[in-house]
Amino acid sequence: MMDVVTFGETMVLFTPESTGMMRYAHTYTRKFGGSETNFAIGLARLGHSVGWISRVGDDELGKAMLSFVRGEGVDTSCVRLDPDAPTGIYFKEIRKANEVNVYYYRKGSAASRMTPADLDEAYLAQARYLFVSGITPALSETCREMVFAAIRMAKANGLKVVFDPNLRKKLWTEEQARETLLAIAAQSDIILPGAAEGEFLFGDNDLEQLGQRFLDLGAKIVVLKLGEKGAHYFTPEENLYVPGFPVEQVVDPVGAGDGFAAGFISGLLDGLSLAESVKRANAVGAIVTMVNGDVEGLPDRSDLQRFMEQPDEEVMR
Ligand code: KDG
Repeated sequence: MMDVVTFGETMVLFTPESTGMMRYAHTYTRKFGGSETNFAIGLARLGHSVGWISRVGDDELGKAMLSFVRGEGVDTSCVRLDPDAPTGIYFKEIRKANEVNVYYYRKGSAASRMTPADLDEAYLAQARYLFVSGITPALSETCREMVFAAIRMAKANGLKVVFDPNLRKKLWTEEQARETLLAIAAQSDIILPGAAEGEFLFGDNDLEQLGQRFLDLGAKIVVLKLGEKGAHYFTPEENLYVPGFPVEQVVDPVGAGDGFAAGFISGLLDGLSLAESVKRANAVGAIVTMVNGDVEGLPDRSDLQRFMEQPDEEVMR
């Protein structure tokens, strides 16, 4: 039995040690990042069991990544080493706090060659939730097929499908993105869009309307993320705004949405109410922004508890 299964591409992440334009950077720190493993590591740190399905290159960086993710407590038994394609790479340029650019070197990567055959139905069937990111269908046609195959398997085996649209405009055209992300949303039980993603998908910026538009697609729970302001959740029965936590200084916002998703699903797995789960999600998302790196800031239980209990003026230790 496993709490959650997810699948997608994780990349080697190089971050310049200096801030500012990357063309002037000479030294880089090597880390790892990928929406689904950020989420999976977030859940593992909070004590949940989670598995990740992927492909990495059968190369030194791929092997380093695999041991890193495994070392963080995520089950990697369904990750394949691909001898014919490299592990994807991305660079994260931090120009200044809150101004971050990413540059991908992932075309033709091992993960982009995943197909529905990379899915093991028996492995998926043991989980309660399937987490799908909108990045995966943008990687290739076979990855797109894999997403819909995974959702079919999840539904056939009684898993709840959790979807983060994770719009990445560098990876596909707006038309392709809108069509595919809406098609996935229409098959999801829980949707976790950012407000800007909602606006992109529906051309509407009224929060209540957006929540309703997602519910009309068939979702049971929609949580609209509002950045530092928190989040607003919607179900067919109720909707509620849950304020965020103050953060004195955002160091690196990348990965905050994945942390949010981990916090939210962690709350549901613990049997918390929706409002409490969204509060936990807001807290994990906020904590992630204070640390450089996609996963380095993800809290364990005691970090999370301390952060959520601190009076505002003591939040930043
Ligand atoms: O959500 C954070 C991700 O965007 C980052 O970890 C890299 O997976 C990544 C991507 O495809 O951008």
